[in-house]
Amino acid sequence: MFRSVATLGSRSLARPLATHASAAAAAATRHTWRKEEIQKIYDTPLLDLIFRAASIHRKHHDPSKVQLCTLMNIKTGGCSEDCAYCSQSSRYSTPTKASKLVDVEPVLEEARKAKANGSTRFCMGAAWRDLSGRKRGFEKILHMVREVRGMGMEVCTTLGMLTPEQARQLKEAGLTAYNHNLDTSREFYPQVITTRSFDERLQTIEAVREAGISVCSGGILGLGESDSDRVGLIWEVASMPEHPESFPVNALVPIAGTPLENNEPVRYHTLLRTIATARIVMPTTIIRLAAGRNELTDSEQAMCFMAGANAVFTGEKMLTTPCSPWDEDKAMMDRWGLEGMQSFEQKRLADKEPSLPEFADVAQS
Ligand code: SAM
Ligand code: DTB
Ligand code: SF4
Repeated sequence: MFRSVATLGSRSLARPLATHASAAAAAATRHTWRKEEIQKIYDTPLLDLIFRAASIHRKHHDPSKVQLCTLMNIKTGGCSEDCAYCSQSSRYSTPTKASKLVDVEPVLEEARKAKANGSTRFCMGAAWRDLSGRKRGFEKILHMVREVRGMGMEVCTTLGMLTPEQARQLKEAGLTAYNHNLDTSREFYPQVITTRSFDERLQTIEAVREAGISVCSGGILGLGESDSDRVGLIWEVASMPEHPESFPVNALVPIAGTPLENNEPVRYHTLLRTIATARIVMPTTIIRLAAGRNELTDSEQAMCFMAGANAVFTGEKMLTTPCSPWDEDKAMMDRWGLEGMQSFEQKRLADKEPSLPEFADVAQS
C-alpha cells in the first residue's frame, strides 16, 4: 500500500497510496529547483539515476500501472505555424495532406473503440495556431468533449493557443486535460519555432491552469538541443506554481520535408536520463513516453517504466505517424506485469473533477 515513511532529501514524508498521493506528498513537491541542481541529478551515473527515480516513483505511484491514452487527429495539416519538426505545418512540403475538421460521430466512434481496447484517456488534436475565427468548429469540439467525457473517459485536447474564456468553456464541457508542450528550453526554442513565442505558450498553460483543467506539457528530444536544454525544459515546468499533471517526453519522429528530417536520432540513454530526472524533480506528475516509442524494443520500454514513465499513447495512429498498436502494447505490458490505469486514478486529476463522488473517500483516507 506504499504507506511506510521515507526520506526525500532532508525531509521525511508519509508514503501515499500509489497514484492517490497524500496531501503530504503534494506538499513535498518542490517548485524552487535550481537549474544546477537538476543538472546534477541529470548527470548522475545512469544506473544510480534510474534507481533513485524508481524509488521515488514507488513512493508516489503504483509502479504496476501505466496510463493508456489514444490520440485522434481531428483536424489534419495546413497549420500556419513553423514548428521545424512538424508534418502538419503548411510551410513545409511533407507527405501530410491538409483536411478539414472531422464530424462528431466518427470521433465518438474512435473514442468508443479506444475505450473498448482499454484506453482510459482520449486526446483530440487539431493542427491550429489558435481558435480565432473558428467559432463553429470550437462548438463542435465542445460537443465532442462532452460526449467523450460522458463515456467515462478522461478527455484531452490539443488545439494550439487558448484564451482564458476558451479554456473556461472547455472546462465547462468536461475537459480533463489540455496538451500544450513547451517543446524545449527557452534558450533553444527560437531555433525550432519562430511563429509563436515561448511566453505565448506559457500564457496558454496559465489559462488552462486557471480554468481548473489539468496541464499536459512536455517536450521533444532530438531537435538538436543539448543536455542543458533538456534540463532547462524540466526546470521550466518544475518552476510552475503547480507541476503539470502530465509531462510527455517525445523523441523526434523525423518527417521528410521538414527542416529536421535529417537530425541524428536521440540516444536511448538520453531519453532515459530525461525521464528519470523528470520523475525525481516532479514526483507526482505522470511521465508520458510519447512519440518515438514504437522505435524502442520491449526491454528499452521496460527500463523507461522503471525510470518513472507511467503513461503511453497507444492505438492505430499518433497524429500523422504510426503508433504502437493496442494488442502489441497489451502483450508487452503483460510480459512486464503492467496494467492500464483506471480513468481518474491519478489523485491530482480526481481532485479537479467535482462529479466524481467515488474519489471523495479516497482523497480523505
Ligand atoms: N497544434 C497544436 C500545438 O502545437 O500545440 C497541437 C498538436 S502538436 C502536433 C503536439 C505536440 O506533438 C508538439 O508540441 C510536439 O511536441 C509533438 N510533435 C509534433 N510533431 C512531432 C514529431 N515529428 N516528432 C515528435 N513529436 C512531435
Ligand atoms: C504529445 O506530446 N505528443 C503527441 C500528443 N502530445 C499530441 C503528438 C505526437 C506527434 C508525433 C508525430 C505525428 O504523429 O505527427
Ligand atoms: Fe501547427 Fe502544432 Fe504542428 Fe506546430 S506542432 S506546426 S502548431 S500542428
